[in-house]
Amino acid sequence: MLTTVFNMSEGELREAAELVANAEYLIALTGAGVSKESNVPTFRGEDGLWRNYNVIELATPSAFTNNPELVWEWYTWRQGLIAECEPNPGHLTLAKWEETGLLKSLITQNVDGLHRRAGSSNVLEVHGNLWALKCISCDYHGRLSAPAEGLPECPECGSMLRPDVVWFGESLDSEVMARVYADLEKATVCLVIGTSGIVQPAAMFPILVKQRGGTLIEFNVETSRLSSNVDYHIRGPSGKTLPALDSLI
Ligand code: BV8
Ligand code: ZN
Repeated sequence: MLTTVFNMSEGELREAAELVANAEYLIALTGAGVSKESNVPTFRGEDGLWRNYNVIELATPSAFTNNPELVWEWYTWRQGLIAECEPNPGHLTLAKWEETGLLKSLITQNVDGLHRRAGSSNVLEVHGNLWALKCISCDYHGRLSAPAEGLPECPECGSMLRPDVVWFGESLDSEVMARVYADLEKATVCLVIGTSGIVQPAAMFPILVKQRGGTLIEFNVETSRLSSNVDYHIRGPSGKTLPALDSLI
């Protein structure tokens, strides 16, 4: 069973489990793949489309400026979908490893909030959160508890609100990035879970750990742009491979 899920030798697998269990400073970088088994669509897989739009064309400031209704429709649709999703055993394993003091930091590209719902608290959401809102004019920030309706208006100044996420072409929050770089400095092992390694600057994070002599362990169902840099590539759905590795620790 293990070999079919892992597609690597038992010995390598035990080595990877040892590295995780004895890591001095273990961190993880996750992407859309970690939420796939929770039925959250990924960005570039076969489900990376919405009404035949290429979703990365929607996640941009110009798409919002040109057609805020369409972009809000896409986010409202995602909020509705994600409200029905549950964390999967992959999220829960990462939360357990934080709980036991093994996982020091979880850097996620995902905006679905499932890591926190699984119980993780040391989470750095580098691309923001689907439920967070901000005003396009003033510095109002808010949070939705249910999917948005129509075009949300700022309660402070009446302007339009937008999702408080990082769109393509926008820079990542400097405070969050300062915490990310501090973790990358300390990391001795970095788990790279469910990411295609395409989006920058997140795709650089594991490379920075590697350059400093850290070890990279990838969990993916196929090779990614980062696979050529990793020390271990554990092939399979992370909802299965993470708990299975946990059972070896
Ligand atoms: C910035 C929020 C500049 C919105 C998202 C070169 C260098 C630097 C930048 C660039 C560059 N070239 C282009 C850029 C700009 C751009 C970029 O990287 N473009 C890409 C397309 C090339 N980057 C940016 O614009 C970033 N900002 O660089 O700022 C700047 C600097 C200074 C001042 C001003 C500006 C901002 C990027 C953030 C974009 N926002 N999301 C929202 O979500 O609504 S990114 C979006 O893609 C999601 O967050 C998603 O998580 C993320 C990354 O994708 P992945 O997570 O990897 O998901 P993907 O679908 O691609 O892959 C899924 C993987 O899972 C696959 O490998 C699959 O095999 C695997 N998988 C599937 N099932 C499973 C699985 N694995 C395990 N188990 C499974 N069951
Ligand atoms: Zn406002």
